[in-house]
Amino acid sequence: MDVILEALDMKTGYTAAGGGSWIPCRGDELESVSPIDGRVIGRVRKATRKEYEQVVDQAATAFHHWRMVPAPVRGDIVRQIGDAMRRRKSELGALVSLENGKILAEGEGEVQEMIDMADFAVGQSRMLYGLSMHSERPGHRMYEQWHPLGPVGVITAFNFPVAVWSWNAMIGLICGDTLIWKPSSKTFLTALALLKIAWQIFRDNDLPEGILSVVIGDREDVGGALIDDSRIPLISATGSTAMGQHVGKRVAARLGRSILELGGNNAVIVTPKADLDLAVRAILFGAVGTAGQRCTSTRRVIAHRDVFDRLAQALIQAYRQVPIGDPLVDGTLMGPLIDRQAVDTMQLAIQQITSEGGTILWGGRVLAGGLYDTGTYVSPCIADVRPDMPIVARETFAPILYLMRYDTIAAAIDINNQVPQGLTSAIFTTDLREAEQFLSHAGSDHGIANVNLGTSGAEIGGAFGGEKETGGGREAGSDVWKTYMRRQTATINWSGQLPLAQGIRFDVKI
Ligand code: UN1
Repeated sequence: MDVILEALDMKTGYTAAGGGSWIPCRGDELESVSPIDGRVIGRVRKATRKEYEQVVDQAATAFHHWRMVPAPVRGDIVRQIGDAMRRRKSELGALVSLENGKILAEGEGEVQEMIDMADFAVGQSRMLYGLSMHSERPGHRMYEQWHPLGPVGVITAFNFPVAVWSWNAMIGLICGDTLIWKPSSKTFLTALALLKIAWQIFRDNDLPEGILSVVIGDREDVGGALIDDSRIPLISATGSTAMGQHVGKRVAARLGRSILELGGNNAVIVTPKADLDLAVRAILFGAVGTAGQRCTSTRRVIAHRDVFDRLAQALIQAYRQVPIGDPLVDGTLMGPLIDRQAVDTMQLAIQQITSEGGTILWGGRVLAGGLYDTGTYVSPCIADVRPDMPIVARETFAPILYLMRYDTIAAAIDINNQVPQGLTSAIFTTDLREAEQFLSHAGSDHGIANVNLGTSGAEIGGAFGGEKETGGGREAGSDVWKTYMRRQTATINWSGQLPLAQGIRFDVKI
């Protein structure tokens, strides 16, 4: 632990807020506790409203400078940030594991996701294209241009303390926005380490403070202030559906813009034409990877009645072999859940599965003895359920996998779609018709739909997000940058006449 913190220069000296240097904060103390062994790995005093105001003032002032820096030059700054992160990949990946409990390969994978985002954003910085239109009026030119939007508020969850911020930060930066980050109070140390590295790049380039800021504090003092703040035109928030409903309403009340990336209840359909070996491996990574704590985690398997037993047996066999333990140790595939509360939530869900008539096929126990005595380690659970059970419609942020049977492909798609969430979905089949039906207008209603690959581990190049209770937002690749900018339609009259659109005549003798 000390080695990781020393390598990142994160043993002391930071506070809960800043935009280039640390602002002393006066709130209550907050500890970052490693779920691996319960040790405290960092401590800050939370920001109060006063420090929040300082951060936002700085971000608003910095915006006036940053928006005038040409986009490709902003891209070059992002390139430098990406390179700095690349150099610190292993230390940052280890810090993610230490603070969040995901295995090292996934901690480093998340840092890679940020590096990929930086690379993507550098290219995008030269491609902030607007359309040009043919005016209906003679001697007129019409086009649209994209302007920087303003300071953007970014609220992230504990489970992806690096990647989700980077989706917003790297794109927001090339768009000319400044960003104010409220990270999860469970993984704030990672956030502070990232900003420390990025701030050095701004200093090296003689750029003002406030382009990338962080503020950690209470839900209302800081979170509430952020979502109500009319100086912040866009809030991007990741977390539970309940959180998103709260944030979405408050931002909408001031007619702000929001990107919401909320709960998922992701399903894999396995048809009789599936390559079962592929399906098992994808479901294992999707359901057990990150200890089931991804918004993209596989929560439901909808298997054809003819393959159900074979698939269930193969999954149980695979689950038996998952090494559970210290995520920093080579070979571990599943670390702890984030805290005991998450374990309690999982246990309650398991009780509910049985009381609603489901059967636990494997796991679901709280582990004990040695490292396990933190109470944060569990065995991943497989349950045989019916799709109409209320628990199946809910997202439990833990490694519980629901197995269900279907008879026709149309019924399987209905089961996939009948949950209130709509993030990621997949089908395993080698049958073209089944695959295309799943991808058709009448197919999966989720934001992401995959064929012969799992629900989690999306690439950054696509637009990431989902429908229904998942919130409708999109982040990362594709043309998502447009949400971070202000579109302006400009018409220029070079004719010397004043023809009106729609042929309207409105003449007086002057
Ligand atoms: C999340 O869980 O909030 O697709 C994000 C994935 C990752 C991101 C997950 N690239 O699983």
